[in-house]
Amino acid sequence: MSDTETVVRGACHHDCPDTCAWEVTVVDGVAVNLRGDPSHPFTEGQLCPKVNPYLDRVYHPDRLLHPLRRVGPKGEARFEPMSWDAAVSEIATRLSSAIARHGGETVLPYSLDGTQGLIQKGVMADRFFAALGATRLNRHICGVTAWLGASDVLGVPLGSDPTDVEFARTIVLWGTNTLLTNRHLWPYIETARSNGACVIVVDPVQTMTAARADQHVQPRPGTDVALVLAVIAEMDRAGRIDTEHLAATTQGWPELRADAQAMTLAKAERITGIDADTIRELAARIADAPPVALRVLVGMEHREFGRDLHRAVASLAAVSGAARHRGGGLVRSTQVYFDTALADITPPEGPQRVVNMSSLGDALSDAVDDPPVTALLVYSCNPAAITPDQNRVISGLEREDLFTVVIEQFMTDTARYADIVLPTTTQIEQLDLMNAWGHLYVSLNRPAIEPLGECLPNTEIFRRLAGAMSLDAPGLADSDSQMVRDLLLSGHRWLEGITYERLLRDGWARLAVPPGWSSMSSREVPVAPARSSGAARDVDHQVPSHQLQLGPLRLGPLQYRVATESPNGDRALAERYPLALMSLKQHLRFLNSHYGGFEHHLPDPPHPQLEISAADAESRGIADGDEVRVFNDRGELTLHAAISQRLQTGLVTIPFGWWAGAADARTVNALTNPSLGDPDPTVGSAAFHDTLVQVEPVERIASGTV
Ligand SMILES: Nc1nc2c(c(=O)[nH]1)N[C@H]1C(S)=C(S)[C@@H](COP(=O)(O)OP(=O)(O)OC[C@H]3O[C@@H](n4cnc5c(=O)[nH]c(N)nc54)[C@H](O)[C@@H]3O)O[C@H]1N2
Ligand SMILES: Nc1nc2c(c(=O)[nH]1)N[C@H]1C(S)=C(S)[C@@H](COP(=O)(O)OP(=O)(O)OC[C@H]3O[C@@H](n4cnc5c(=O)[nH]c(N)nc54)[C@H](O)[C@@H]3O)O[C@H]1N2
Ligand code: SF4
Ligand SMILES: [Mo]
Repeated sequence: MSDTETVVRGACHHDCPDTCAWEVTVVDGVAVNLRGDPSHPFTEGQLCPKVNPYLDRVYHPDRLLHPLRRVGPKGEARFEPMSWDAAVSEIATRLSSAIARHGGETVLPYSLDGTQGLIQKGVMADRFFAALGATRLNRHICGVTAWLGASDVLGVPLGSDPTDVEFARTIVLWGTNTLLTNRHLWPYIETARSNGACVIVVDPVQTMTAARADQHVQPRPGTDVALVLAVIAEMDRAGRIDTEHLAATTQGWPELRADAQAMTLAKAERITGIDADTIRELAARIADAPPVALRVLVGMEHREFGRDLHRAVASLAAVSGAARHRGGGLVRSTQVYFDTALADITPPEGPQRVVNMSSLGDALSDAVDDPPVTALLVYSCNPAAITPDQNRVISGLEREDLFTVVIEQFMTDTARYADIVLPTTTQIEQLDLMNAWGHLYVSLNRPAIEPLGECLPNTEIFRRLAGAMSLDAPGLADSDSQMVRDLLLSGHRWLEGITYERLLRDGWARLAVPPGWSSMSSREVPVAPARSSGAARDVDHQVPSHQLQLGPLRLGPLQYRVATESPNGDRALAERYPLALMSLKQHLRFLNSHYGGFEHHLPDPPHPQLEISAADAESRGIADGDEVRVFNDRGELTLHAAISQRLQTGLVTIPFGWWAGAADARTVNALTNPSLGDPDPTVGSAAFHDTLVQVEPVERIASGTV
């Protein structure tokens, strides 16, 4: 062992439910090894294929190490270095003059979960933007619609502890690709399986998880509400629902029961494409093989009626009484546990205008003019790659009158459009407190090495900007360790015994939630409404947290609704664009857009492909490997086709996570649907997966035979 070798505990910052605890070995100030913490019960010493080579990302030759000023046209990525002082003072001046002219709401912060660390993701930036009176961003692109669907039924949607699935006898992975997106849960599923549990996947696509399940139920996309109603009706007919208990303890059971009865097996079969026997079997399994864990995560929310899909599974969990048994019940994001336990140290909300991050294309266009957005500050997010309707977003980013600052580690698709790029630290260079959405462990991420080059953490960047603009709101000068300490000072009983000092010593601790506690069976713990950027602080709590709600709500009864942009929706549109496109997380070495521009993370072949069923390919004269044009009214892509056995006819997929790379290049989000399922435009995620396209072979177009 070298004299200067140290091992520093930390945790992964990625937008991933697993929040692995890690150990960084540092020799002479250089990180030489990164491994999963072997003592952490959920991590069990393993990171993942994305993050095993993370030190290559940290020391990558393309890391941004100095502030940059744009010297070419927007999008061309021509920059020259500038000093921090010059960058901070120029940003302060430009923001001040934009605010003097249009008011604070002309400034739009744009961020997501590039890092999930609580202080780097939020706190200081939230204080800064609140002090400016900037437009507020509803970060509804991921997880909030799922949150809303579950909270429609549960009030505050605390699900069961995911690790309790090991006690289940039936595990239904409903619209979640566990092996890819939540891999550290899999060992718990295997434990249950070795004790005789049956694992069922409900997913329109044959994912890698579906391939490993005991049963794959493959509904037509977006039809799960019909499936759930039919399952409830079937359980009811068989006398397997405790109707008296439901009538006494819930609101709306008679209405839900009537809606379920109207969903006959024949009708459900027609809508979902799943035969009546399979629906009957699913109902029998849920009724007769407890504990039943109904596991949902996020992906299914990316539909016009994604909230209904999540509400439907939560209703099924409630109706079946699944949460009465340890290991059963709705198993969803655990974010709400942390929102409840940790102190809220973000500033109170002002009256500012709210923009939904899913609608960035609108926000940067004439559609928003009171005042127009003239200053955009992007951090921990890559909107040019990840938002729907990419062409519209990029038109906004190209606006000469828009002053754009991007705080980044790399020259992403978004950074290319910045006026000023600020270089930022990676997780092993910054302090943070990590919550999780796939388990109940809180962890402390300690910086293992000094920041590379002139990189600074988000917190320090916003502190400097606040100083340069002479903002004097409370907390704007707090240190990082102060903010971490303050987060732990809520006094909530779930933080009992968890102090900064303990986390410095041990790295992580499980929230003091009693083992086996579940929100649906044991509702006595006082919970705060979900808050902060992680959830829907902006949405009314319609359901009292002590009573399950099964019947109609503001958005109506739980009924199957056909998405506008789907094969059975807008007929004229479906005639021109008959194929439904899903753009999924698919590659083992991608994490959203983080690694799409990194050669050694690319799959084989190293470019995105269009997956298409044999029938759809044949009817278009497309052979495996052919170059094809995929298009709709929003945009087009040229890709190679891969004929796939895992898709139903009428469905195509293009994976998400790639970078466009060049100014005139595009990714799958050039095609995707930005519509929201809620009449309130500030609420909900985009309907990425309710996108219609047409596909044509390029050769046929070129030779003029079409
Ligand atoms: N078509 C399609 N589009 C989708 C989805 C889909 O399934 N299909 N999924 C949607 C979902 S669920 C999500 S969550 C979003 C993800 O969207 P994003 O959150 O934008 O994606 P990421 O790639 O995770 O992170 C963005 C950037 O954060 C930067 N970053 C990382 N750490 C730090 C840090 O400490 N400080 C700063 N300043 N920057 C940092 C990274 O370099 C990266 O470029 O995409 C959405 N878009
Ligand atoms: N390797 C890897 N892991 C990740 C990520 C990543 O990019 N790469 N991203 C992280 C992020 S930001 C998130 S939000 C999570 C997402 O985690 P998940 O929610 O598990 O993943 P998704 O792939 O978004 O969606 C899961 C499944 O939903 C299915 N689905 C879509 N529409 C429907 C429907 O109508 N009905 C049903 N039953 N299923 C449907 C899709 O086919 C897909 O297989 O993963 C996280 N983990
Ligand atoms: S991306 Fe997820 S699975 Fe991979 S190391 Fe990070 S938290 Fe763990
Ligand atoms: Mo996400």
